[in-house]
Amino acid sequence: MNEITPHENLDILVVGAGFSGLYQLYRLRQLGFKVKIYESAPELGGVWYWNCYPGARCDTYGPMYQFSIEELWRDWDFDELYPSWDKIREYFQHADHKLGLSADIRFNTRVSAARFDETQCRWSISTENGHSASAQFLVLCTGIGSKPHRPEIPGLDDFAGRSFHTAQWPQKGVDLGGQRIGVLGTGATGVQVIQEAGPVAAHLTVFQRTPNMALPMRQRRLDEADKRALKVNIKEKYARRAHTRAGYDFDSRDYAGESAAGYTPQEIQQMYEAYWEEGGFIPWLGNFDEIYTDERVNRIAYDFWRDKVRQRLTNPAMAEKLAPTIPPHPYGVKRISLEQRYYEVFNQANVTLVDLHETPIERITREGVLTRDGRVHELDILVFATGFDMVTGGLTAMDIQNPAGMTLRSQWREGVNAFMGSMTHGFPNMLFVYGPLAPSGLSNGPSCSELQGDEIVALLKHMRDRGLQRIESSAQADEAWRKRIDDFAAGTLFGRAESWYMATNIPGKAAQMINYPIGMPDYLEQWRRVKAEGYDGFVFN
Ligand code: NA7
Repeated sequence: MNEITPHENLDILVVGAGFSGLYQLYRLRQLGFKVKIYESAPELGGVWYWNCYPGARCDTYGPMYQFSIEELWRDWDFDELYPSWDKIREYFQHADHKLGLSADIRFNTRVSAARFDETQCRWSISTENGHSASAQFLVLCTGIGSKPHRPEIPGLDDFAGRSFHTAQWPQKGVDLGGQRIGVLGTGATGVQVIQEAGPVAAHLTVFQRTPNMALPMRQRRLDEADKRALKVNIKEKYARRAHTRAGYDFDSRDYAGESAAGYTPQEIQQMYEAYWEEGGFIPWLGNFDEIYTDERVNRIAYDFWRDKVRQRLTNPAMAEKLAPTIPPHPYGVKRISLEQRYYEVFNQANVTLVDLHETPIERITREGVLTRDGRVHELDILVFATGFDMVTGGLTAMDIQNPAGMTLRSQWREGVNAFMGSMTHGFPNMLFVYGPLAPSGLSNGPSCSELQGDEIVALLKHMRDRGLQRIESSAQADEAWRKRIDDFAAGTLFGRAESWYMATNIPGKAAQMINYPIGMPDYLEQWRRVKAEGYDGFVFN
């Protein structure tokens, strides 16, 4: 780790050492910029440092969940198709070892505040540990899930047991064996914790608000032949990420395609059976594009999912809670998770499902969780799998102030405006990657980190080559970008679910489609257009 000096002058300060921040460091350093990362954790890896709860793993298969840098993938293999948090950490160590990244990272250094000085045309940055820096550019790479959300439930202080948010899990682990465990939340995280806790707990109580439309992961261990096979045409696969909607090496064109028109119901069922067998995100991202816009097609997909899941559940009442007859929201417009034995857990005698719509939580007591029916669910451990202030939370957590004295937090109080999902008007020389109004949460993280990241690097190089000192997005460009997203989202079913995609997972947060929903190819096409017009929408002065 670097020695802390009281002050340093940089061309670029990057905040966050996850995929997007590390990629910025790697590329910008190659171009000769004086750049450093400030990272709050003691290690690199971003979310994979904090999310070490039992069962934490990635829902993207390994080859696509890494950098496309040949020096890295050439001699790296995961040992399972979907890597676990500890293997992903090892991967980051591998990247560090090869690229020497941590030489330019200050760990245990959480950025608390930043101010832009117009006269100097530089950002002054201060950190919680008393460090400070000056940088011409601030590039924020805080990721989409860096600010945990823990709902206000009265009585938590009275609880005699232990409680943990999944993203603040003790690094040395927590033994769930033989404990009475409660899990609040059934998002991607909840699904993973539940399927781990169920088999070992004395009793597991799952508090569910909305059922997850989880799909079979089809996890498998990889032998040497598998590893070799996964590297066949890997360069082409990485190149393809720019041409598929969600930045993977496949999309719906390889499977169902755009429309269900022209297929008989039997043909659709046959297709769906094959996708189900393949598993992973195929029954979601390989599905007809129409599932996002056409309720009728969406319902066919939902019914197929529901019936498949119900076959795995022995208790009809439980089946109705986990895979309801009537969909709670359209299929695929809220983050779908991958599961390994999630549904079987609910067949176990030691597992209770509490439907929070029927019996909401009244309060937490000394013994556990009191629900409206007067029942106390006695617990030793309460797990908050309640997610994050997604996409914007990591950015607005910092006290970032523009020359007019406006904080980023107040600028975005009524919703986010951000041109190209990379800049917001009034905050000069501040860029963000894998944040709001970019493909981010609707795409594969490493893909967005690289593809959007390349555009940010190109922009910074463009400025240096021309001696340009200051950039900001115009207010009109910000608004037009948001309108483009809002208009597109209005024509889809995304607004029919409460979800972090629509920023409605946090009470009081302004509802809006928070990611770029038109797909990676269109997003990159917008960058090409903007560049061809001399970075139209950005103002240099
Ligand atoms: P998510 O996907 O936001 O899930 C949070 C879960 O917690 C979800 O089931 C919520 O129910 C539930 N929740 C949140 N607040 C409450 C309250 N107050 N009461 C009851 N239940 C609540 O977060 P994850 O950590 O699972 O995943 C986040 C992303 O990280 C994931 O999509 C991946 O991209 C990685 P709801 O569905 O809102 O009814």
